[in-house]
Formats: sequence, C-alpha cells, structure tokens
Amino acid sequence: MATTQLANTTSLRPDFIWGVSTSSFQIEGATREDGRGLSVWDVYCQSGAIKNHDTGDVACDHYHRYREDVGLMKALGVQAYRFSVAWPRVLPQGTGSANEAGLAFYDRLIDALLAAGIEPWLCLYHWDLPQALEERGGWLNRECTTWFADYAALAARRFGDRVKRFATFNEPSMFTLFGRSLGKRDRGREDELHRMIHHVNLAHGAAVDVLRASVAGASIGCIHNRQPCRPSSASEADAAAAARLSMYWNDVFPDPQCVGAYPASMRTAIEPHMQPGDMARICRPVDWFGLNHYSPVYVKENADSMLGYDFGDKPAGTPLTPIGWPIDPEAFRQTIQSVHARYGLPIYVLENGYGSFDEPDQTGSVNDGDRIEFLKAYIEAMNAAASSGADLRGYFIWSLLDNFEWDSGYSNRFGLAYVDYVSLRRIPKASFGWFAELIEAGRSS
Ligand code: GCO
Repeated sequence: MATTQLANTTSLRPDFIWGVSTSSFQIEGATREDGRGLSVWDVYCQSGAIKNHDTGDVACDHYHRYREDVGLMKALGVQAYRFSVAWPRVLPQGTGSANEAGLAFYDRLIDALLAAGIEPWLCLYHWDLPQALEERGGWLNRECTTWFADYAALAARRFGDRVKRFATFNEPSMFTLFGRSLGKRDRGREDELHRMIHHVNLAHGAAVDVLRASVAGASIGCIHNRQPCRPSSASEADAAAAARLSMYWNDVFPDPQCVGAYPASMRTAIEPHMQPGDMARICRPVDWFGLNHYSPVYVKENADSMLGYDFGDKPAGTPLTPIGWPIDPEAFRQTIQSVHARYGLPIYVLENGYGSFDEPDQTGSVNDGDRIEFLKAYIEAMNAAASSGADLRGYFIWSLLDNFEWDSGYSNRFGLAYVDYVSLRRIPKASFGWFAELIEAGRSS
C-alpha cells in the first residue's frame, strides 16, 4: 500500500488510457542474437563512450524475459504499452532481406500483450538506426526517407493485423540535435543538422502514408519531446539562445508535420535541402500528438558551439530530481496547453518519469516515495490542463523497467520496477503499487 494518497484525476476522460513506455535498445539486449544487425548505438557503446563502459548487449534481457514483463504490465493494470521495434533486428542491413527471427520476436511480444488485454503501441524508430545505413550517410542521405518508408511497410504488413497504434519517430529533435552523426554538436555543422531535420520530416510523412494505406484503422502520430527552454540570466544573449534552442527542440518537427511550415526563421536554412512538393510530403494527416515531457531546460549563450547555446544554471533553489532534472509540474501543465493551442490534436503523454538512484533496502524493497510524489504532482498538473480544455487522451509512464539510459548507461533508474542487472530480477517499487492503485481507482470510479 503506497503511503501517499492517489492523484486527482477527476478532469480526465472516462476512456483515458494509462500505460507504460520502453524502447528496444534500452531494454531488449540480445544485440547479436537471431540475426540482429548492428545499430549506431551498438557501435557507439563499443567505443567505450558510455558511463562505466556500459552497453546494450544484455540491458534488461527483455528479448528473453518479455513474458515476465508483460506479466508486470498486467499486474499494473495498464491498458496500453508503448514499445519500439529495433530496425536492425528486423532488417539487419536496414534494407533488403528481412530477418524472420527478428520479426517473430515482435509477433510473440504483440501476441502476449493482446492475450493480456494490453493494447500495443508500436514506435518505429527510437534512435537505433542500422549501422549499415549510417555508413551510407544515414539521415544525411535523402535516400534514408525511402529506406524508412520500406521499413514502415514491412512493419505494417507483418503487424498491422494486430497493431493499430503507430508512432513514426521518438523525439526526432533529440536524435538530430544530440545524435551521434553530428558528434558533440561541432560548430559549423549546422547545415548537416538542417539536412537531417528535413530528411527525418520527409521520412515521417512517407511512413504516415505507408501506414495509412496498409493498416485498416491505423491511429498514427509522432512522439515529440517538448520542454520550455528558459534563459539562465536576464541577458539578451541568453534569451536569444533560449529562443533559438526552443525552435530546434520544440518546433522544427511538429510545425511542418502538423501545420505545414517550418518556423519562419528556419526557412532560409532549410531551403537548400527542399525539393518541390516536399512540404506536402511531410505534412500528412496524423491522429494524435505524442508528448514526452520531463522538465524545463535552462540555456545560456555560447558563441563557440553549434546554434550558439549551452545548458546554463537553473535558478537557485529549483527542486531537482536525484539526477538533477528540475521538478516543475507547472511547466508540464503549460507545455500541454501550448501543444493544445498550437496543434489542436488529441494529446497522449507518452513519456513522463523520474530518474533516480534507487536501491533495495535491507528487506529487499524499493521505497521510492519521491517518485510517487513526482508522479502525483505531474498527473495532477495534467489533470489541470485537461480541466482547461486540453484534449488529453492518455498518460504513459517512462518507464516500466529501469533500463539503459543512453550516455548515463545503467546508473540512472526510471523504472516502476527495479532491475538487478546481475541477476536480471525485476522488483516492483512502491511506485509500481501506487500506479496500479491509481489505475484501479480510475476503473472503479
Ligand atoms: C528520451 C528518451 C528515453 C529516455 C527517457 C529518460 O527522452 O531521452 O525517449 O529513451 O530514456 O526520456 O531520459
């Protein structure tokens, strides 16, 4: 029994969806099993760049333990589960011959979800680009649009009889702005960034068309990370840097995809990469806006880095999560309302969560009361946004499991279930029970 009362959710729709989210590279492991090809993240991990030299080779071993993990979702009582397909697991070279063993894994996962009464939400791309395609230029090569559309067609053909919810990309602004292809945001590579941005937008539009044509009843969107970008000081330079970052972080993908135009101050930079008809190719009808939100970012001017910004100091006294992210539920409410006002689409929150350094106590329990407090505050901020008119349809916690947290490796823990990375045992945390109670209360209200 959680020590904290449940969140106020009285403004949420009766058919509101509660879920959890993960991604392929962060939980699957089995990176060299059953014909899977290498991804750019396997290669990056092999370089030793990740904290503690961690890799995705084992991760949570979800590839073998997926039934147990579906059992955890059933115990939570979630209506939906958002996962991603590893492109190199189903197309080892990114194009060409499909890998039957890889496709069969996702068949098994989807069938287990459906048998548990859990709706599968399939994200096509959560950053694990096939290395073979990176070596052919990756997102810098306009041909990647076609490779991605062909991959989407394969997923639609194979899974579209059972999967209706599709996300094209997870957080395109993150993997372009901070992606490995551009190193550590080297100055002078802005043109490459603009080329990647445009090609990913083209790939989104192409995939929407393929999914719409191939999957009866498809419900399609893109998942965007959206956070306020605030200046670290009152200086004009920091304010300009924050506004510039906000455009790249928040607008350069949803604006063309949902409104049909790049932000005005981007158009000159994108123009060299546009071909006639491109905006019509990008702006294809979607069914919802996927929102990932964690906290505001604070920005300062840095003329020596790409786009002339760096992350700056947070205001003194800002409450922080153990991994140093600001806790600001009001920013979440404002972000939801800004999405509602700007795009007018149904909104599914597909990531929100709390990073910490949980460890079991001497009884073997993980008492993450701080995560419960965070989730309660953010769910109530979401409830407030709904009461102000935002068309909120669902909330998926990041994440079901502790998992591979990119550059931080396994040190940061976001899971409702603790993962012992030696035994691979899953231990539901106090927040797991709290979330299950919240879902049950919603069902019985
Ligand atoms: C992201 C990704 C997730 C992260 C999560 C916590 O936003 O970076 O979608 O893969 O693990 O957001 O950082």
